[in-house]
Amino acid sequence: MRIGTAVLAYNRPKHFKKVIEGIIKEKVKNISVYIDGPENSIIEREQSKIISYIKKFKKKISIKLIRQNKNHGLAFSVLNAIKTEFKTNDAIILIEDDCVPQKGFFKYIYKSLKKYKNEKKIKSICSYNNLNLKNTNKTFLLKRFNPWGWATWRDRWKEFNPDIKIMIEQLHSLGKINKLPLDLKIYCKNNNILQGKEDIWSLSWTFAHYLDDALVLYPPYSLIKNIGFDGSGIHCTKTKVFDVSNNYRSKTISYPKKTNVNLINELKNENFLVQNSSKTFFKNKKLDNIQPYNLLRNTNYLPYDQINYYLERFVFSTKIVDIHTHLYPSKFKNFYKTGLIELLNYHYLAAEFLSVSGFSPKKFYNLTNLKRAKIIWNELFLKRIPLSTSTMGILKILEKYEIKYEKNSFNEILKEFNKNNLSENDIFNISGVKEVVMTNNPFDKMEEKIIQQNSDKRYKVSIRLDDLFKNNKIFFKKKVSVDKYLQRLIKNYKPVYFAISTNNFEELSFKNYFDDVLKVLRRFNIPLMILMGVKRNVNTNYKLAGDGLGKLNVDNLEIILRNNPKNVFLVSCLDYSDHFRINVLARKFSNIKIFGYWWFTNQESIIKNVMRLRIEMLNDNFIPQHSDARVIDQLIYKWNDFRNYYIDVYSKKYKQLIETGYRIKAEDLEKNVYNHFVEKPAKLLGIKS
Ligand code: FIX
Ligand code: ZN
Repeated sequence: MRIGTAVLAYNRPKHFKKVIEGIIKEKVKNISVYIDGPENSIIEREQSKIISYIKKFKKKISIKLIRQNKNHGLAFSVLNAIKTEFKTNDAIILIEDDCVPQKGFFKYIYKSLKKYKNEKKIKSICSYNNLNLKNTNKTFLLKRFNPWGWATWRDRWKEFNPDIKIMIEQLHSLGKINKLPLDLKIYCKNNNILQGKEDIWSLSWTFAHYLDDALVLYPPYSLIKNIGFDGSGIHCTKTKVFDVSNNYRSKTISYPKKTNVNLINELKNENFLVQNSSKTFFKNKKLDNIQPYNLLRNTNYLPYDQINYYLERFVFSTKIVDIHTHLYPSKFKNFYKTGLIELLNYHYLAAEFLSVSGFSPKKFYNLTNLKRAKIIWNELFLKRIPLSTSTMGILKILEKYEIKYEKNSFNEILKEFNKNNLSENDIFNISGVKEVVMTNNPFDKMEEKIIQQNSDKRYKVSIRLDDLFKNNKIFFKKKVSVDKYLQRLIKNYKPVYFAISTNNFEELSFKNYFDDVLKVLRRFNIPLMILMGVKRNVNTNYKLAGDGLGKLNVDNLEIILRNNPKNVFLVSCLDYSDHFRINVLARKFSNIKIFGYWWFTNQESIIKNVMRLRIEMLNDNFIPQHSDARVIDQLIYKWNDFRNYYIDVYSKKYKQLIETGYRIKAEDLEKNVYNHFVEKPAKLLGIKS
């Protein structure tokens, strides 16, 4: 394979000198230097210094000089250099005049170009990243390209059309715009960029990777030092954020087994770039026009069209406190659920399957989880178009994990899924969740172990009291008072709340325990969660998937709220139509806090409408969501979906607010989002977040 090395220079002789010195140290024998025509006489003078350096370096390296007479700009220079190099080479390395190669740069690039010569999914080999990974020599793959010292092959470049407008149109037509990282999504809407007025060539090539689902290889530590952020460059600002320590490690680097994106590194890289990428493209004076930069300037009032950007930025970077789940720490193997088989066995999908397939529920529940997952996949994902919330949820997880659905058979998808090997920690990170509240039933001997032995601080205890009202034998037999029993639970397990699920409070009036429970909770200042309106076992054959909708009389809740002003009630309901009534109650009583969208109401259409209603009636006096996740991977789609609904609803409200003349700052939005997703739930539950 013939590999050409092109260095681009323009008006920075000192930087250029360092770059060439870096290349010489790496013992490279031949390079080409491309110089754009000077824009004015000052630049002409700088260019003559560059030429004299080239002459000086002659003995150490053979340099082919290619100069333009006219000034064409950076984009032309890069594209022209690549085109010229590909006339005689199969692959090229491109280095701009502020990217100083570090020890091992060329070895890494040569080796990688050879290794992935026929792996078309990898479009570029890059050498700079900001992650500074410790204790690893393994290269990794990301979706996002970085233009500081990189390489590609002729066959991949040949397919590329650098016209940014066409590129963005294609991303639109394939529904990929919304999937772009936030900063890139914003650049797609920037008029200057769209009209080709910004001289940024690398955006098109970056987009080409997303368009083709292609990947970029990165070394574990940066092999380029970018010395251009000293204010001298045409295109970038003065900053230290891109500085990386030169931590060359002598061990040879290794390659990942799978040609798949490294999800955790991707996440870290995106977080960094959302805040900083604009600094690599635009000079200071121009930055005000480029939306992401304003993020750094909290003193500005936000214009109408920046609301979405900021909301998205804050909502997706805030780590969630999830106040109601059915998740358990991985240490408890029989309870910790993860992976495709568990996901397909989710009772939401089982109900969907049983109600359309005609499959006998009895037979269904006699099958193994694996077999059930398979028939669910065949029925709901292959035979039908998976449009429901739960089926699409599975596809969203697959998409996040880079597993191609493409109507593949269950076995193929499962094989891909199992290669994933994501840890509990990885899933928390990917979904942006930091703490979850478990649902713990102290009357179940198996579950009791979890509450007793859990030391994982991310999982908080909540005590489910349903069995106290249904199956109270222990109290009769052992003559233990509810009061004493609950006090013991509180002392030993420190629950963040107690909870009951009910149809219409029948259980509560039947036993006298309810008052006892409230008394203890009052004393210890612990909230009671009430999940209202569920009719259990509507179809017993469906087992866990057989619960349905009850008929709640919200007046019963009203009485409880009135009679117990010193208790705090976290309330959610199962019937769409009850939402309005409980909103009214939440305006009349300060001891009720409405939260989330329970179970059947956890649908896009209901969430958006009810959230609007809540804002209109309660301002911010509610907790936006809980996931109810049972399989840890579900956190990914459930919270991603909800975050998007939240942005959609709130951006419209904030815009209405601006229309009244109210002025809002980015930091106000940030505070509000934090309050909703972290502060308020944590405070209510006494969680130190
Ligand atoms: O009672 C509950 O907490 C319910 O959320 C569950 O029992 C139900 O099965 C569920 O998973 C709903 O999302
Ligand atoms: Zn639940």
